[in-house]
Amino acid sequence: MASVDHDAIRATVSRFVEAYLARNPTARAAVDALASAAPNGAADVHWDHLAFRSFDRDGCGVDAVARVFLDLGYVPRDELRFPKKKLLARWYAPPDPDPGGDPCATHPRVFISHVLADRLSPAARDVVAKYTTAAAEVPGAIASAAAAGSRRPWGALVPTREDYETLAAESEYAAWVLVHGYSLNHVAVSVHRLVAEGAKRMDDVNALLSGPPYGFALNGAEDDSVVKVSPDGLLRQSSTVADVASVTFEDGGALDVPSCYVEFAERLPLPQFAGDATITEAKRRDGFEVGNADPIFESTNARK
Ligand code: OOG
Ligand code: NI
Repeated sequence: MASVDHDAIRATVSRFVEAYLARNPTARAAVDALASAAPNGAADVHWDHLAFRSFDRDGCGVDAVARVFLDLGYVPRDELRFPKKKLLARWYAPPDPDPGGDPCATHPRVFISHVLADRLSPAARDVVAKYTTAAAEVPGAIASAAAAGSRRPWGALVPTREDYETLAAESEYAAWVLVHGYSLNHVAVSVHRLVAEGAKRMDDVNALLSGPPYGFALNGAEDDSVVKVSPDGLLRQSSTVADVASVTFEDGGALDVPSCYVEFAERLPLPQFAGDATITEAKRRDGFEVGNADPIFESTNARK
């Protein structure tokens, strides 16, 4: 493999993250809150992963987004399936910085999903096809939209409110992709790498963010399921409730729809390394967990 261009990875990651923070005031405010509780400020905030969504048709799916990262040396890892939500996801690990390096401490993991359009109703499937076909007709549209993290790759088509509602009725995920396209869906802050007292464990982070003066709404707060825990107990995740943003449809009408959220991920040391003096990222629980991810997807559900 060609040698890894770390500056190119850093530039790509920061391009996605800057655009996301600029569009999502709550995400930025939550990240700033964690930075101000940390001794070294923003330098203590590390991204555990970046997450994208897509449609699985006409070259618009996981592989299209993944291409951007594969070209930078990222490596495909596990696939995760969500049959009830009709979703499939894959995650990608960053390349090794050098032999014996700590890749996931150097660059964020990438989590990419798509909705399986064929499992939606015929009406919803037709809506997806209308936009993905338009995207496929513009040469290079998918690749460049994915590379730029630009909002929508649907060629000249602007989503209609009717299409949005057809999708939202059966898949809030699909409705999200229709209006937000390839925007970064969320970043996850690495909780165990925040070194501040009072903001270094999952429960501390959630208490800091949901308590005064901040009062951020966390996903699952209504039924006491804020922290999602993997069966081995080693991957703990929480997230904010997505911001709401106004989207303008083809007929000029506008609607407030869920946009993006920010996530917090704590990876505990693997049992065989728990007593080690230095716990690198490579000695911690890696990967993702279907049972955690499933409710995290709902961070962008419309609040009833
Ligand atoms: C992804 C939800 C899952 C994780 O870290 O497991 C997830 C999404 O909302 O697109 O972020
Ligand atoms: Ni995530």
